[in-house]
Amino acid sequence: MSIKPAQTQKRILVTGSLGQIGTELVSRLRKAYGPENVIASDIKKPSKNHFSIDGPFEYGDVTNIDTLAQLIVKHNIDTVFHLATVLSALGEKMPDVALKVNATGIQNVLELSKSHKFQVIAPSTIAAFGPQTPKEQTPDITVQRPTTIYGVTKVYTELLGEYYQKRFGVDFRSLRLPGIISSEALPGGGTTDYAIEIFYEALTKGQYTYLSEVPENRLSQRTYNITAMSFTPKELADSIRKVKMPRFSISYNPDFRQKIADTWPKSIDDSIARRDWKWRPDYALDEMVKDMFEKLEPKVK
Ligand code: AKB
Repeated sequence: MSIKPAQTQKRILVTGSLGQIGTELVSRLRKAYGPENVIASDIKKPSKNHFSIDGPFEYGDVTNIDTLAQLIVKHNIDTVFHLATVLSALGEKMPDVALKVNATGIQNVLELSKSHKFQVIAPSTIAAFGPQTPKEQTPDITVQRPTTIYGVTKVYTELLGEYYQKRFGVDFRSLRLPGIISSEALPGGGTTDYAIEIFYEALTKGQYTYLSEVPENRLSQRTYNITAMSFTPKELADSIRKVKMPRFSISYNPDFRQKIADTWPKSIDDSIARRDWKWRPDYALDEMVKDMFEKLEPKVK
């Protein structure tokens, strides 16, 4: 099922829009809903290259509920893509900041959604799982005892969102994303960049089932596992050799991020997303590698 987003008129706010997902998602949303209907926000200034489609940009600090409320009211927002997050590796370097941005951020967004009635889409992550979680084919509902502050705040995001949905009727939705590889923005403090996920797929293929557009009665839950592919660094290197560079060589130099990654699942069961809203990844490893080369080659040459 592919839902055409342009069928619905929306007023969207994207927090953390200068990050890895935001940079590409904003352009995609502007294409679908009209540039003037997608308000990008962040605490930094955008560069000329940040979004491929121009539109409104506002200062937006998610830890400050008043700033957020002003944006919601001023722009008559009905949907918030809440992307502002400190990722796993950076979070371990500054847990206090991660706690503030990640926990206070979602708390503020949800609190405002109660009174201003807007839909909240907030990504979660495989980092919301931990060492006691089953490693293979990890289901949606399972043990969640993460060991990073990022993971802890993402469990909080999931549970708080689900609480607000049940208690106050807030239309909260979340996807547990694996690692992300993007061609537009450099990764921003994550542990793994070894996966292509739904936003990237959407942005590069221009076709994607918008979780935010799925009718509520199709959702049997609010937080969904999704996955496109799982691979090791060696398998990625093998694919690079196969697709593009036969002589490509790789050396391994694991740092503290390896220890974080070791606590996360190796493969994810996304059968409920496939069943409920027909989630289907279009890319496998070789296609992703090919696509990355096509996108990045003109930039690095
Ligand atoms: C990270 O590595 O922190 C993120 C994630 C897996 O959520 N990419």
